[in-house]
Amino acid sequence: MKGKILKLLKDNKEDFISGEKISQQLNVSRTSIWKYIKQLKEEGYNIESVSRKGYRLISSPDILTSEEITPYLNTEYIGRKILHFDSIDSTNIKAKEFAQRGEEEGTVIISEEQTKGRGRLGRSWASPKGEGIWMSIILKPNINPMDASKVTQIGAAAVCNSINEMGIDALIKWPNDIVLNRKKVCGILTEMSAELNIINYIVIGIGINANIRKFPEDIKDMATSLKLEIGNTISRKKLVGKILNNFEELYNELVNNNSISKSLNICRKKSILLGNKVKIISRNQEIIGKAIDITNEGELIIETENGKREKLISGEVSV
Ligand code: BT5
Repeated sequence: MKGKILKLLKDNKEDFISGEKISQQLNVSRTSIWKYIKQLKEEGYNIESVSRKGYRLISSPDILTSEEITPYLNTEYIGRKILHFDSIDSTNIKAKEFAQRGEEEGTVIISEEQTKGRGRLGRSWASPKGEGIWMSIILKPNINPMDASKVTQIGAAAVCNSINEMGIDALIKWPNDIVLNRKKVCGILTEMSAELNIINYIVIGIGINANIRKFPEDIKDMATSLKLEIGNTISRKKLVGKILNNFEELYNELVNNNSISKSLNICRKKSILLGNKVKIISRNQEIIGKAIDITNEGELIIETENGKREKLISGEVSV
C-alpha cells in the first residue's frame, strides 16, 4: 500500500492530491494514509501536506528501493521483485538464504550497506552506506553446473554496458572486475548451489563503487569510484535500472539459446587484457603470457613465451 500511495504521489507531482482522492482510489482509510505518509517521510521523502489541499511530493531520497528503481525497468522478470535493506551482512548471503527457501528467479536483494561484504575466496569487500550499489540477483537457470561461471561474464558485460551508457568509459578485467582508469570500480561474485547435473540456484553479487568518496588505506591505490573518476555524483537507481535491463537481455540468450555470444562480444570489445601481457595466478600456478582471446565458453586464452596456449576458467589477473 505504501508503494501504491507513493506511486500516486509521483504521478501527481505537479499538484496536490487530496487524502480523499487517495482514499477512494486505493480503498484505504484516511488514518492509514496519514500513517503511510509519515513512514515515507521517515524514509526521506519530502512530502508537503496542506490541510484541505492534501499531499504533494517535493523530492525523493536517493535510496535503492523497489519504488525508486521500478520506473527505470523494462524487464520481464529480473528485478520485478526487489528486497531492500538498510544494512545487512552481505546481499549474497541473504540472496542464498532466500533462494534456499524457494524464492523465484529474478528477485534482487539490495542493501545500502554491507557489514560483511564478500569477495572471492572469502576476501572482504568494502561496502559503505549509501555510496555504492551492493546487490545480488537470484537465478535458477536450467544449465549444466559446469557452465555457471558464464553468468559472471553476463554480469560483467551488463555492468560495463550500463556504465558505458552513462557516458563513462569503463573496461572489463576478466573474469570479474570492471575497471576505470585502471582501477577497480566493480567486482562480481557468482555463487551456486548445485548437484552433479542440476543447478539449484545461482546468486550473482554485484558491487559497484558508485559515489564512494574515500577508500580504506589498504585498497586506496587499486580501487576507485565512478564519482571520484568523473567528478559527479551518479544516480544509483538509474544505474541499477540499466544493469537489470541489460542483464535480462544478455541472460535470456543463455537460458533460451545456451549461448553467451552477445555478452562475450562486449567482454572482448571492452577487455583491458586482450593483446596485453598479463600475469595470472590460477589454481596456485603463476602464468605469464599474452592474453589472446576469450573463448565461446568464457575462458581466457593465454599464450606463454614458449608459444604454448593455455585456457583459463578463472584466476587473479594483473596487467
Ligand atoms: C570481487 O572479489 O571483486 C567480488 C566482489 C563482490 C561484491 C558484491 S557486493 C554485493 C554482493 N554481496 C557480497 O557480499 N559480495 C557481492 P575479488 O576479485 O576477490 O576482489 C576482492 C578484493 O578487492 C579485496 O581483497 C580487496 O583487495 C579489493 N576490494 C575490497 N573492497 C573493494 C571495493 N569496494 N572496491 C574495489 N576493490 C575492493
